[in-house]
Amino acid sequence: MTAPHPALAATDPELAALVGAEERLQAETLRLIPSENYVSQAVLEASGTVLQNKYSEGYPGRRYYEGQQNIDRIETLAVERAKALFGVDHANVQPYSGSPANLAVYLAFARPGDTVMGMALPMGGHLTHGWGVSATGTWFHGVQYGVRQDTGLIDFDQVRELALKERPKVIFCGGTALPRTIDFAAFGEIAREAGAVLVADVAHIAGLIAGGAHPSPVPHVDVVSTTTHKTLRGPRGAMLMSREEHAKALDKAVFPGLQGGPHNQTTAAVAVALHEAAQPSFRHYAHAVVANAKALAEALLARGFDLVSGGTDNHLILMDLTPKEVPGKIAAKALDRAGIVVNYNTVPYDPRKPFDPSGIRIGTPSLTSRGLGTEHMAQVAAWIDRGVAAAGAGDEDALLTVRAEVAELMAAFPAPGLPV
Ligand code: DSN
Repeated sequence: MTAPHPALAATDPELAALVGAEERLQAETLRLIPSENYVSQAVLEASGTVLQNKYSEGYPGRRYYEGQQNIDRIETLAVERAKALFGVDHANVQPYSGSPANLAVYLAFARPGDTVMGMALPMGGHLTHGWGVSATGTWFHGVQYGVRQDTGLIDFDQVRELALKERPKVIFCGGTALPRTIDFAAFGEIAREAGAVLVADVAHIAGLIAGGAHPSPVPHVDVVSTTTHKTLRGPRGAMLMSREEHAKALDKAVFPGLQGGPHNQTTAAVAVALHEAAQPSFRHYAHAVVANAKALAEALLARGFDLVSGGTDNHLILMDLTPKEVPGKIAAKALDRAGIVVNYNTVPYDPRKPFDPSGIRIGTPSLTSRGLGTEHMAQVAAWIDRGVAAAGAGDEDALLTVRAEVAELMAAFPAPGLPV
């Protein structure tokens, strides 16, 4: 293969070789981590521009550095595109990633020691939703809700009871391992009753919302927080969106409250991704992600797998491997050797520890970006089944056989930036 990054290869061959190895890995494997994707060539190009070279503390028209003639227009484009795509009054496109975006929300609406509420991490929430080891659970009093053990669905009785008893300043809904549609209206009612600011963290499902494949939180919540690199298929970054009344508080919290200069190359790539997400082809993509996940869930159920909540409404499937008698971590590592990249994950009420849990989490955003369709999902389920069985049996040859089959299929489905 010729070096695709000639300057990098000439200056730093060691680093260039590692990038090349990652490109081959991404090309040859079946990437099922639900928070990952493949960005377009246009997003890749925007991320690698001279916009890297510019400092722009402040906001368009109100900067602390001169020379912003182009940067102001780029950030304004990103902001206007976010507002149009999600139907919001205000968008801040500067957060470096999801965790700083969420931290900015706390900074805007709470003070250290205040009570905040979110879904517990082992139930499918996120570290920054008030979980103990996160700054959000140590600087604030984090109150946590979960899902019902019998259904795997959010326990709205518990959410309401806790919200009214604890009166949190901020309530987060959304998470990282929720396979079902989030009822933003139900959260909205509870937050209003409790007098809390409601934040929808839609990092996982932002692309589905943009593409009309998941209901929007916008009519029901005060703030929408999202990363830009998951189903939205942009660069690694984040955005905060809100009604006009919260615009000032959020902007002030992001800068100067929490961050310095925005990453302008990322802002540009976010603008490109938002433009792409506004096209009819992206609506098709979002619906195809969900159709693939549903087909994959059906195929896994047919093979006797236990899925939390019994299936999926979105891009994500949470598998409890307890009945297969293979721990999640052992399965995930074996599947990795088989060319199927997943992550081990706790399942609700997991009797095992987070670093060695019972489940694996998979999703369809990446394989859908490469063009795989519902007709391929029986094959994907069969490979997962063979991989998990081989993990249990310690059969390394079986894993290598799956790896070769996976690589053969993936070769027919190229992705931007990857060697063919
Ligand atoms: N790390 C993200 C995920 O994988 O869901 C959440 O921050």
